[in-house]
Amino acid sequence: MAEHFEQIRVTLAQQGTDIEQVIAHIQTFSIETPSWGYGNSGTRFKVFPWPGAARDLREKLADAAQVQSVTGCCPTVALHIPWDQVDDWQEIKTYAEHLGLRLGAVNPNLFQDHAYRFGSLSHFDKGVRSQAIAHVLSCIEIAHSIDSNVVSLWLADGTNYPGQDDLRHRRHRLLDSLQAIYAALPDTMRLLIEYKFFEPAFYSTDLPDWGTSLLMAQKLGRNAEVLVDTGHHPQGTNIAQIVAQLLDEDRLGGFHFNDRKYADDDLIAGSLNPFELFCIFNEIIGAQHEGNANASRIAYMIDQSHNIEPKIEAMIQSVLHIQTAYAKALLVDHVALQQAQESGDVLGAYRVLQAAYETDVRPLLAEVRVRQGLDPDPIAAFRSSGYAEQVARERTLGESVSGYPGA
Ligand code: RM4
Ligand code: MN
Ligand code: MN
Repeated sequence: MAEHFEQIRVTLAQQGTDIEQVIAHIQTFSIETPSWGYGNSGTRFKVFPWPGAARDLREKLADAAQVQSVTGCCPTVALHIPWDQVDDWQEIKTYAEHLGLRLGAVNPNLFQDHAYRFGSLSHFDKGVRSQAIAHVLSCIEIAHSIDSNVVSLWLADGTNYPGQDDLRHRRHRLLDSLQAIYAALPDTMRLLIEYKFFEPAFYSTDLPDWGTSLLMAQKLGRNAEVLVDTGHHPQGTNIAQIVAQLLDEDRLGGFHFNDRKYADDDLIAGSLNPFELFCIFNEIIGAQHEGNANASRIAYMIDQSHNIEPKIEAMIQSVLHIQTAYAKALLVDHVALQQAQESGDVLGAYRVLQAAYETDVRPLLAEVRVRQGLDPDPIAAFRSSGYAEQVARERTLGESVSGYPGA
């Protein structure tokens, strides 16, 4: 371990980078975990109840605090409303603080009310649109009362058959609804607009891609930005390039990290395509090097739905993968990269990235953890804490049978 760390230090010094700078970046890098990743969830076919899975927001926060205590980089938790609705937000805020956490992005649920059969913010019925707008406004209020500055919007709206609805009219209604929401957004709050190319709608989706979300954000104003969920693109989409474009337009609001093989699979981030994750961070760090301001105010969040895997461990594993990809991207030799790029050295440039990607950053991350007083191996630390066994004994098995919580 020690000599590996020394090797990284020497290589970085040769590139003119002080390893302490890299360590400082890793120390300030944080990832928000989602409350809904701690509760029972599954596929539309079955939810297998997990022994000890969190049943309410307090339990979800307690689990998130475990992730924070072993990784040291997950101090905030995203909420989903109404799944996490409580009567007293101040009480929950205090409880979170007592656990060493803060409440993060508030995600309105615009896909589970019976009224939303034909959509929410784009629905042809003004009454349904008003209901959806009112729900988002109440989420803005919640965010305000818990000192969160992010409301993160994902829309299931779309159509299943050609001709089912007028696509341009849907767009106009959506923009109207978003404008009503944006008008209620405090100056200090950001509205992140997520996109997904299909599902649950199968013919058209009202916010199907980054371009549509970007157009909406630009029409709304400065505090509206795009959220990239890494599981929401057609096969083969170059997400790193989307990230580059959004950074250049100053509208990259944040990420929902997860991995996928086929569709919106919501698997452990970096479990299938860690190189893609690395390429995404390489774009961000490259932009940061050039002074791109957007690169320093990105909300890094996980959005996963754990089906058969232990939920807390799956979250820790995701965090480790994301941290690893980030650390590797910090090692890229930007001077050498630019030289290779500008001399047309195709493989030379690729090899600069590959050299960073192939570096074993475990000793570097271990060093960061040890300096924070943490175990260098967060999964081992969690396993030996006995927490999973304890909650499995204390919490009765959840009764959910299908789909998302609340379905
Ligand atoms: C969607 C999308 C949203 C998430 C829901 C649960 O596919 O990713 O961000 O809130 O799932
Ligand atoms: Mn998402
Ligand atoms: Mn999703």
